[in-house]
Amino acid sequence: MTIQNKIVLISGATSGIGKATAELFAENGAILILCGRRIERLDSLKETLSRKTKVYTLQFDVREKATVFKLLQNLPPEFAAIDILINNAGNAHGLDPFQFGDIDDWDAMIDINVKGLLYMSKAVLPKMLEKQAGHIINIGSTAGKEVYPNGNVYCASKHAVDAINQGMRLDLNGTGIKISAINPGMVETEFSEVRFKGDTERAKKVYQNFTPLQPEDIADIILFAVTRPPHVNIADLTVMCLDQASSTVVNKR
Ligand code: NDP
Ligand code: 8X3
Repeated sequence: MTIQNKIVLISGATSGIGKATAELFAENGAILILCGRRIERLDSLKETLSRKTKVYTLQFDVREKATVFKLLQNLPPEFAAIDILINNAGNAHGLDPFQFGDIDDWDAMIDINVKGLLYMSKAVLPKMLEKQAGHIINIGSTAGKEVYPNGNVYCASKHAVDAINQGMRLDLNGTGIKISAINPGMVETEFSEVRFKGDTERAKKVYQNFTPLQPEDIADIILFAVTRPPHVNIADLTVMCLDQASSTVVNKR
């Protein structure tokens, strides 16, 4: 299967995995709807990728339920029939022992990683159900497979993504809609900068002395997942760099 002329919505397209996926999908002829909060990044992506394909950008926060539904239910007709939704927007806030965790950080992770993903999926599904076709890729994490020290609520949010992915696959079975989870280990993006609230030195250290995954590695895997033959669904795929064996075991040199 090819993604040529498929309409693909990517949440969190302004950096990291989402941006790399937008770039790779543009190369492969997909029509893109790119979302995020940083308008200047959306504008710059639109300018660059419009040289290759049709691009529509939407600036919004996935936490804003009414906005998510309003925008996604009122897309321009040429972008309305979404074929592929990549639920990628998400982040970690803080890395503190549970007893010292910041409640605002907890709210942000649950609201973005879990509730945002639910809103996006619910808003996009009606048209997929009408067509009896479509593909939702949920970006989970190794943090959704195991809990690591101080990861508490971030890990809980990604375990929720894992459960939602399974639940969606069960309930949508028979509708023609594919549901897949891609669960990366450590990927060098802005993820740790966000987690450590702009402390770039601390963020950089997370990826030092080993060879982490790059966002392009995950984009490749997402492309693989959405180009399988119609009868094949990648249900759940976990990927780590060679140096990583689990959330806590990384071969640092
Ligand atoms: P980045 O921080 O580089 O990218 C996160 C993206 O999500 C940005 O485009 C950001 O855009 C968007 N985003 C964040 N919050 C919101 C929000 N409230 N509303 C709308 N968009 C939002 O990180 P990654 O690329 O690494 O992360 C992408 C996904 O991959 C996340 O779900 C993350 O949990 C997951 N992941 C990451 C791993 C890693 O090691 N990096 C490993 C496993 C999973 P903007 O700020 O413009 O809104
Ligand atoms: C991100 C992976 O291990 O850095 O989901 O939390 S980790």
